[in-house]
Amino acid sequence: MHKIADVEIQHDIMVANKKLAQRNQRILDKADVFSIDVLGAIGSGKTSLIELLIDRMDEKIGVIAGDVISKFDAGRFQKYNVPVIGLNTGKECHLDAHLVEHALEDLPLDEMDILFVENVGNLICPVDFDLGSHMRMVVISVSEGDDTVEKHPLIFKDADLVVINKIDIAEAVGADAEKMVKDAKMLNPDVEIIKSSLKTEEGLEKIIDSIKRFKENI
Ligand SMILES: Nc1nc2c(ncn2[C@@H]2O[C@H](COP(=O)(O)OP(=O)(O)OP(=O)(O)O)[C@@H](O)[C@H]2O)c(=O)[nH]1
Ligand SMILES: [Mg+2]
Repeated sequence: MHKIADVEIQHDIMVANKKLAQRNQRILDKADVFSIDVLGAIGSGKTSLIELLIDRMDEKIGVIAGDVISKFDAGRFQKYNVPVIGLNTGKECHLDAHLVEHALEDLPLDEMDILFVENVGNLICPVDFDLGSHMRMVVISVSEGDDTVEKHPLIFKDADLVVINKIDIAEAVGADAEKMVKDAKMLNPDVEIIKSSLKTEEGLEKIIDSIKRFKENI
């Protein structure tokens, strides 16, 4: 009895979230804003990557930064003088389309070309919550261990681009980045995979090219 009720509630939440996500995408399309979900492990380099992209890309960028508490990441983006909305999820471990809907109301969409939506760092909860974005980028790093991909398959199955970051310290942490590439390819043969170091900026140009290609092809 208890179990049946749980399933129905979950189903209703997912249906409601999907509808809101579709509405978010219509709002973004109308404003001609290309939106990218940035998901990934805690501390893998999501904020660092968006900071570099803001700095290096010619497009006008805005950011929604999800944090469990505080506006820590939003504070980091404010330095770049781009529109930023910090979202606190409280006890939730993911953003949802309703939270993003409110952030879209507060962003100057007509002044933006690209919106990055940094989700709360983890590889599990955000998977099922479509936010209305056009592209899903998953950022993991070698320091989580080279078994990360095979242990968390779902997030990789839905990704458009996987960034395997911190390859500058792969040897020091004993991680085989090639194994991570192979595992991701096995789960999602169509996914684009880029190894990067945001310290040395290796792979950064490839990430920028990939985003531009996705943006052109929507
Ligand atoms: N060695 C190395 N360190 C990196 C690299 N990229 C990011 N870092 C460091 O990793 C730490 C976490 O980076 P963030 O960009 O805050 O990671 P995040 O994924 O946004 O973290 P959360 O939002 O807390 O989940 C920081 O100290 C970065 O300087 C990299 O390529 N190599
Ligand atoms: Mg961050």
